Amino acid sequence: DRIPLKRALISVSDKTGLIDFARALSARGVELLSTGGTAKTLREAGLTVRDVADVTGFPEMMDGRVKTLHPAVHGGLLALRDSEEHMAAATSHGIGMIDLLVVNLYPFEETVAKGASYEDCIENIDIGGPAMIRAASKNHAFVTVVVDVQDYAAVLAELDANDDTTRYAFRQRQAQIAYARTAAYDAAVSNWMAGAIGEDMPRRRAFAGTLAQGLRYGENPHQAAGFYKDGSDRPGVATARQWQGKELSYNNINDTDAAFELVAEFDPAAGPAVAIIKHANPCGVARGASAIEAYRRAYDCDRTSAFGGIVALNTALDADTARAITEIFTEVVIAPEASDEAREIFAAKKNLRLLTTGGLPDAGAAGLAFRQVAGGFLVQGRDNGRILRSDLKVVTQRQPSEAELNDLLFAWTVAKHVKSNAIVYARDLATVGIGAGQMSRVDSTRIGKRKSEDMAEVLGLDQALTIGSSVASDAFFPFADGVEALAAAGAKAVIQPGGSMRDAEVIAAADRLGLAMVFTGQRHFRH
Ligand code: 93A
Repeated sequence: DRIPLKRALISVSDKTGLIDFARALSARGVELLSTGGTAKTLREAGLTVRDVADVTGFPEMMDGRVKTLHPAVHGGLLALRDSEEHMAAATSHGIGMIDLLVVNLYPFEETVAKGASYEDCIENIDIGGPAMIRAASKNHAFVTVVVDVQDYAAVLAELDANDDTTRYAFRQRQAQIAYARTAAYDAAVSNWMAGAIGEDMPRRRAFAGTLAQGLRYGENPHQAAGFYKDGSDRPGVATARQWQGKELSYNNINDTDAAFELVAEFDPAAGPAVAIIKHANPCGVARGASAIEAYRRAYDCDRTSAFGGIVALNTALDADTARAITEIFTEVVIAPEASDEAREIFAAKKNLRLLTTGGLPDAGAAGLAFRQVAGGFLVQGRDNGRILRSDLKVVTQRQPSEAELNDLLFAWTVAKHVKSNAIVYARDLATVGIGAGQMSRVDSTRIGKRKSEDMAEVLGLDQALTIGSSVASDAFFPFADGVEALAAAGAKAVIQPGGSMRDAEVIAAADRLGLAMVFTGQRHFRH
């Protein structure tokens, strides 16, 4: 299964590492064939290269759209070396074998990411490259394929370890990687086109990402895992700069994303907001006149759960806030920026990871969300639903006060990021009790209340902060019992979608208990 490399075809857009790699191949006696730009780069470096145009007998034509699409190339990649018939055909048509294919594709994803015109994007759809990659990969019994500059070293190591040959297992692995690349490439093209057509809903789409980081393990240590990026430039955990601390884990990435997507709901122009996340649910979210005030108020929602949490800010991390965060153990802090002083303060905490993103993601942007089920996966548009004051409908006799309305909208926005059934109690733009992920809405109501009572004890208050609070429910109340439980917790105003068969009973209970209630007409299930 060992194949010596006599001839290589190199055609690369990204010329990183090209010269060194080609020189190393040349030194091992490998003949080099190349397309225009690649051949030019190699010749300028003093290497001997044969033009593909010389092999095909055709010049590169039509703006380079046709360079390698020729039997002299594809025959050399696809011929079965152990087939007399294939080899006879190759001989009679003067087709030479190609043992190594080195291709990286036109930078389609990068061209789209930098906002190029439709025509530019189209021109950057590589045709000849994927055709050669797929041909060489199919014929991995004989041909070695390389699609990533990161693999050059591995090829040389393989040659070194095997007397200038490649083993079958190596070629098979390279082919497997190559098909992942062409699949991701075509998925990127299809998704870009869907976007250009203006299609929100994922109908007949293909999905693929590129492995950005192999993870030590998944949700648990016995699960293998990796972090794939889809090329989107949305500010967040995938694009952030990590300043310090060890590599993020699977759970860290998941929680950091939840944290940052939540604070991104709050416009920094209206002041700082901080979210503290545990197990993808917020255990405290608050606004404040300063970042440190927002942090302390978020922390005071549930100090116990905040230990070992993930903290996200919608504004720059300053020194005071950094100092406050280091008072307890925190896993990750993510913010659009961090001041030099804040970074110095964190530097003393080796295990604390600091990420900066350079900006906030647009909470209202369209996008896709995935969930796996046995035998497939579900795809939906990301929950970018947002409501305005003007969307609210007061359904009770009592009108919410101005302050209550602000708290209701704040709690509603937080509830969108809490696993269902979600109940969020808020006061003065800070959560004071969160009930998450329960099978019964009444239970979430009770849990939020109990957590607030526990915190009242910790903080030395004479009563729970749910008394006088405003509350959000991510979905409607099916019965009046949920509203009765909220009243028992001392809540004064409620925001919920409405739309239950028993809305009349629910509203009557709210009126009887003196609550103000508003309907949003929109639901925020999150499972
Ligand atoms: O326009 S193409 O799809 N037509 C081709 O026949 C073809 N063959 C190779 N683009 C083609 N390539 C691509 O050219 C390679 O995938 C590589 O990305 C690029 C290298 O061109 P150059 O050597 O001129 O820089």
